[in-house]
Amino acid sequence: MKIIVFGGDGFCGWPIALRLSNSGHDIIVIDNLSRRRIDRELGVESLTPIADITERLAAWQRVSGKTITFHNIDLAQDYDGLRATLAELAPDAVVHFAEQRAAPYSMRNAAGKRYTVDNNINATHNLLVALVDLDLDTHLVHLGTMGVYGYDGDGLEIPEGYLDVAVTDEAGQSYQRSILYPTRPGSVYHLTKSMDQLLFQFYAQNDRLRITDLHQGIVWGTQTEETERDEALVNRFDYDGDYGTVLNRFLVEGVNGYPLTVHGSGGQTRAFINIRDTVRCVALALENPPQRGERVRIINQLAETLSVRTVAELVAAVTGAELANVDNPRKEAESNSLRASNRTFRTLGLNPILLKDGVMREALEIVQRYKDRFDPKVVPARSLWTRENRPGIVPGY
Ligand code: NAD
Ligand code: USQ
Repeated sequence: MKIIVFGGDGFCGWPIALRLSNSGHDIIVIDNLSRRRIDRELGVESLTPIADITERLAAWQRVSGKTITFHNIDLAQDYDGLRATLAELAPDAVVHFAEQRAAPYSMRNAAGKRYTVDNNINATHNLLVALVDLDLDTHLVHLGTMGVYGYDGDGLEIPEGYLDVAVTDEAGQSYQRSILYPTRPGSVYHLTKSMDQLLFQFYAQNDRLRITDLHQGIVWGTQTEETERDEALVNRFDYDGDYGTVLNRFLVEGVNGYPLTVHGSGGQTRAFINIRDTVRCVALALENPPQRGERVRIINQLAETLSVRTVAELVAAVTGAELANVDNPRKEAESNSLRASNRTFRTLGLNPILLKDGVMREALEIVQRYKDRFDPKVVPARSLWTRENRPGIVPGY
């Protein structure tokens, strides 16, 4: 297939572009390199030294003999450039990762909130409009998030996107409906993923676009079979207070003798998936497209659910680090349970990596290798969800 990977310079997009290229697909990466710009804005760097995109692509050609082409296009701002590129390439499928994906960054201040909404909603909508305008029958695979469901956790197993409900009206008449699972986002970033869902629902219904939305949990790990093949192919590893996700942050903190920054009591339960399974799942989604006219196919992309405290204890057990229960900068339930179905991917053959499988050692190895790049100054989470949290401690508030 000819596949465009939007956001293909990022943490999930880069290893997926390599895997799909390695499998023989014709891959085009489109990215505006905004993540590299945001790193500079925040004064942070990936723990792993990521090569620039030109070097990355040259290294891939060297080790694999395969060519990935690159276009620097801003999906949110440059509709004409996006449309012209789609018209020229007429891809069989596109994978859409090109959004601002950090909840803390989206809650930092007014600028972070506005940028996240403008960027994410325009990027998704421009892509949908261009596919319709060009009358392309391209399969769109989007990376959504488990966070759209909220974390109410009263024991109900969260289904894959849709809720089957029975309603009885005042006349006593009963009706069955299958509705989008009501969203309950916990940050402006998660809110944009909830809004994306409505855009997808509309364009699947109105224009019969073929769309798969993958509701992914928190990704951990760094390397995949392809990114390991050359130093210049190394994947990014964020551990700063905005972009670092919890398990990767704990791994870096633990190896560097820094107490594990558990927010509050650590009773928050979340969904997790290793980057190697992210890559497998996206490939499976591409191999199993919906039919034209089918409703949006929503698939939960997670391996397991664990509490933050459990994750911290697992990391502490292998690194000897202490747990620090820091004040929670976010507005979220202190404790919740979470069960979510991952039936579709299991049925398609996924046997996911679990934290207890020992791969954490492999993740620790990479953290150890780049230990000298660790900067403790970027670890504290400085983005507050509400002004009331701790007024005055964050510069600019
Ligand atoms: P990332 O920030 O590493 O990568 C996103 C890429 O998209 C970056 O390279 C960035 O430059 C690019 N981009 C952003 N806006 C763009 C625009 N307007 N035009 C062109 N390119 C643009 O993020 P990631 O961790 O790889 O996440 C990728 C996707 O997966 C996101 O949509 C995210 O919401 C979703 N996701 C990530 C995780 C996780 O734990 N990392 C979990 C669940 C879902
Ligand atoms: N947390 C800590 N200590 C830390 C960092 C985080 O206790 O040092 C806690 C947070 O308070 C939260 C949980 O860990 O309760 C998860 O935080 P996170 O930053 O790892 O994940 P989140 O903000 O939810 O976002 C990440 C990705 C996002 C993706 C989402 C999947 O950045 O792109 O959509 O995971 S999910 O959480 O399933 O919605």
